[in-house]
Amino acid sequence: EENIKWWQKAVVYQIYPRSFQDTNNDGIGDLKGVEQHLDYVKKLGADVIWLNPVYNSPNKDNGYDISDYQSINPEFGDMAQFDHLLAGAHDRGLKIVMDLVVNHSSDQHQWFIESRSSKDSDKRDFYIWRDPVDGHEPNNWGSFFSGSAWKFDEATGQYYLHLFAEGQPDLNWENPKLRDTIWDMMNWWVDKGIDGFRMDVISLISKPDGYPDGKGPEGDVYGNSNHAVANGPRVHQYLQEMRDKVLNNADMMTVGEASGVDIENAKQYAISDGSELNMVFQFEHVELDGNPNDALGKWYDQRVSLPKLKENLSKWQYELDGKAWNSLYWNNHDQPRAVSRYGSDKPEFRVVSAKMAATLLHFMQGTPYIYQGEEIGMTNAYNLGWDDFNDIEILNAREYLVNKEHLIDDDTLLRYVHYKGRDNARTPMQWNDGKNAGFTDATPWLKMNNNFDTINVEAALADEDSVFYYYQKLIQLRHELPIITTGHYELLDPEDAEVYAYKRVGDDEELLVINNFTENEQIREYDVPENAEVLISNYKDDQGSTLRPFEAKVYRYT
Ligand code: TEU
Ligand code: CA
Repeated sequence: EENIKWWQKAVVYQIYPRSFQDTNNDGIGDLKGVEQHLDYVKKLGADVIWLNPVYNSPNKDNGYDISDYQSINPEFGDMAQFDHLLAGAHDRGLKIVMDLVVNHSSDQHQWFIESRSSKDSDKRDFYIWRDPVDGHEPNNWGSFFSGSAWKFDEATGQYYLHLFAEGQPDLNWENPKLRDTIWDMMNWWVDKGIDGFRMDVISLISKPDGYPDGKGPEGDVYGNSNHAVANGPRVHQYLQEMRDKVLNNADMMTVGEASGVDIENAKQYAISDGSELNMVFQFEHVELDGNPNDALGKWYDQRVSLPKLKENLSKWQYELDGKAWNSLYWNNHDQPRAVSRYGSDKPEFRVVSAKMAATLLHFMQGTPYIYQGEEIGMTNAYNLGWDDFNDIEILNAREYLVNKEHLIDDDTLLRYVHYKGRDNARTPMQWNDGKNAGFTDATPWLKMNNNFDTINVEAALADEDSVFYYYQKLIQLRHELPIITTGHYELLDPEDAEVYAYKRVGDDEELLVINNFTENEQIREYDVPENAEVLISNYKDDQGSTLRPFEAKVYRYT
């Protein structure tokens, strides 16, 4: 107990401010809107809010292209409003973790404007510039958002690297001056009293020496830059330096978004001696349902099989126990809605399956993250069509996979986007069944999911059996029962393709967590001791070995 850190017992609520609550009727959520709902987050019981980027940005990638790290985007408010929000959160005992996006900046950042102006600029080496090789790109790296990761800049006749959009040039972490500038900027936020950082693609900041070509999937001319760039030679050195220069200056919570990171890497990034980060967002479990044709990457519409999912989640549970710390998430602003992907958004199963997925995740070891709307069972947005999407990843995929490379047709991609696209998670928060679900009086920046007449916060709060109150109970149990934080995980029946059952083993008690992953009844016998009590369930009564559709139940016993 004594060795447990506050962030190991905490539950995080992620807010995507653009889609949370608009208070000045411009169709865009804002900081005042976040402040307005602090009591809602408090009621849910979460301890920490992670805010997606709120800084100045031309919004090529919705705020992940930052043009001034020490500012608030006027769309969201101003610094005084931010300070007010932070104080309001702290008054309620809520912490705020900020998004730190320092693998790249916006091409509109003053640093890049200067950098691109001349080879002699003292900001030239803040970014990654290379001469053309035989008249083309320096290597075959592809951008995460399709196409080459290099952009030729006429002004100085060199290419700059952008692992994401063209408007997101990569910063050059090899340059100690750049690192010092970033430490200063981070310390400025630390001094404001924020409670931590979520670090965007932090696993990509150290590029491999020599910039070797990546291995491309068959049928694709570009190398997979994720594998080529992730976990570069100096990433741990940089993070240890960050620990020393910034993170040790306060009691911070840190989570590194870490694409391309496996168990062995994670054990170092999130090592329990505290020398780097507290935990990482790893991507393995959300990449299991990618397209078997690598050239199509994530774009697909088939579910992962349950044994495969179990194998992966279990591996992380076993391997990090005692050595590092897990983050637990089903969805975020980059992933489709959890209930649509892992449960069922059919009206008759939506509530029960959202609770099942929540049970499965919230009884694992790690720090759970809830993405806004997940707690009321918001679903994917099937009513959005090509004219409605905003996400650069979706739009570029169409441009590249359909129009340029003809790897896939428009209708198939649309089907995949409805299953996997990021805009599924970004449609505005559904507060009530009124105009635009109470999000805005104006036209929302992204089309609403059209199911807000039934799925909304007001309805959830009025129904004691709602997904909301189930999450509230899960969070409360985590706060009350140390075994949920510290117990050792044990998977049962790895090959069972319908039911996911596991144990948490403590010093003098155990939990048995049983989840029917299907919309059919299943019969399963488990060894349940006499003194077992049902701690939580998404059905009102216990029918023993009969598991009803998407039934989840947790037994506690000594
Ligand atoms: O995401 C990093 C990342 O790896 C994503 O590109 C991910 O692969 C993709 O969204 C899955 O479909 C972070 C941010 O969370 C994301 O919103 C940004 O677009 C990206 O970095 C660039 O900053
Ligand atoms: Ca607004």
